[in-house]
Amino acid sequence: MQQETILITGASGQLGSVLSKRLQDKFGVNNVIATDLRDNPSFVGQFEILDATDFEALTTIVIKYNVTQIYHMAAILSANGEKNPLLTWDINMKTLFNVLEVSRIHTISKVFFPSSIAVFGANVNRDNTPQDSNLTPSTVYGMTKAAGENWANYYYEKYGLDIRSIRYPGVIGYQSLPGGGTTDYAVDIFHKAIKNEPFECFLSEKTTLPMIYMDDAIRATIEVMDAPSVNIKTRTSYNVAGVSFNPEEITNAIRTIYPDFKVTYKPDFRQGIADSWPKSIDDTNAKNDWNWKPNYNLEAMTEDMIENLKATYLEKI
Ligand code: VAH
Repeated sequence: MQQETILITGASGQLGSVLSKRLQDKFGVNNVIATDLRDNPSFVGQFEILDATDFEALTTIVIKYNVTQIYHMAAILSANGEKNPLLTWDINMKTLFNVLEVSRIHTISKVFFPSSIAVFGANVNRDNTPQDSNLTPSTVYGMTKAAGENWANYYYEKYGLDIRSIRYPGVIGYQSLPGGGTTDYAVDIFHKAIKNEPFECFLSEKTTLPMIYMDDAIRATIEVMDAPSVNIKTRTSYNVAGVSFNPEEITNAIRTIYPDFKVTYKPDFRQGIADSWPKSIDDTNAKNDWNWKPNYNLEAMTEDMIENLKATYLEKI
């Protein structure tokens, strides 16, 4: 059986940094090539600086390491994307086109493309949003993910590229800091609670959004990629649900451990983005096609986050 060699773009990002370590555990440290725009001296393993908008640079790494799978995690997220819409479109689409073309030309065996619940707009049923809802995203980030899903399906249908995708909810984890997302409040709030500092939330207290704990998000990624190709009946992207909650609910969960934790609400431009997204997700297709099931509810996530963040902060002392 051929040795799998895995290339990850955006390997220093919130998801990419955790996924890199999980893929090293699965395939071996020497068989995972982590890449990102800037060097990452603290990374343990094989790391290459890569601007994924550079087709030749990507090709060079794929050939140099005889890459067999690509996880394309690099992207500008929703909130940051709205600050420079045309640049966001250019970068998110150009990097995807490069990954698709390099994968087609060099017969990469499997590709992972992360989509997002940001592909949905305000005109769908926001409760238990169905897999096949029409996609009218309100952000450029969401537009790039909706377009990307269709390009993924096109490369599967036209070239037989085995590309798979899931629509991540807001990802929450202790291992890495998010960057430029609308759901980032749900990570920042834990850091403030641990440091016994008040938290000002940029969303209103009743803003319910679909979220997923990092461990579940990474397991969903591995499981969709491990499933037999014949089981993958959706080649745009799968709805995946973790747990839905709003700032008030996560604050109350944290207060079971930190009763005096202070939270205030000051909605900003990200409130408009959140109001256009689903409140909860119907992930029946993922359950049926590759047995998806989340393990973390709000209480389990809160407990695990606080336990691990406390350990992380203690290490820094
Ligand atoms: C964002 N964390 O906020 C990402 C994610 C569903 C949200 O796509 O942009």
